[in-house]
Amino acid sequence: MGQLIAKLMDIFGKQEHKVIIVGLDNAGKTTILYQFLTNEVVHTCPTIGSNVEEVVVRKTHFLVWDIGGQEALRSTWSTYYSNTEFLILVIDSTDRDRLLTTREELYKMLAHEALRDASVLIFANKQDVKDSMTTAEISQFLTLSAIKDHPWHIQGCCALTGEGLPAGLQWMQSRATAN
Ligand SMILES: Nc1nc2c(ncn2[C@@H]2O[C@H](COP(=O)(O)OP(=O)(O)OP(=O)(O)O)[C@@H](O)[C@H]2O)c(=O)[nH]1
Ligand SMILES: [Mg+2]
Repeated sequence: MGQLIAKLMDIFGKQEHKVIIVGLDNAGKTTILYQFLTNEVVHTCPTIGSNVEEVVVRKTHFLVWDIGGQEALRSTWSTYYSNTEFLILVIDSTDRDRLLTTREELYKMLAHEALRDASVLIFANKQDVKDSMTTAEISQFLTLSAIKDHPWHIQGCCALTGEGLPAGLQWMQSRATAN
């Protein structure tokens, strides 16, 4: 019965897919969330705790949790994992010094039981900044091609203009409706 209701809700586009946005502080997570919603840049402060908003893409509803990325907050990320269908990892593509930390956080999350069924969208943000790392460089450093147990996709973007964000959302939407 529950499954039938879920299927009907899906058909009518009312099922909400849970998404969490994670990444190191200053990566641009909150800026991305509000670009999704308003197509504008909002003034952000470092997130303490989380923001949650509903984002609708072609009748597919996503409940999106944007979680603070400061070091002291990263241990709280796992409290958001249950029932997550999509993990969005936002990377500041100018932040070469901390890509190793991002890599460690990524593999910790991929190994977490509660995220076993999650698909992973990686936004290589801040592509507007000269000399930022390309998606190819980031993919290689993160050895994304070795990830076989989670569907993943990497997308370059600029949260200030919104460039690249629709393509990432489109990838999520097509996976959500394929399932
Ligand atoms: N140049 C440039 N700056 C960006 C971009 N996206 C975000 N920023 C800036 O990066 C800074 C941090 O953005 P936030 O969205 O607050 O970062 P966050 O990942 O939510 O940070 P925490 O909440 O601390 O985890 C802000 O000054 C943004 O304006 C981008 O694509 N390009
Ligand atoms: Mg934030």
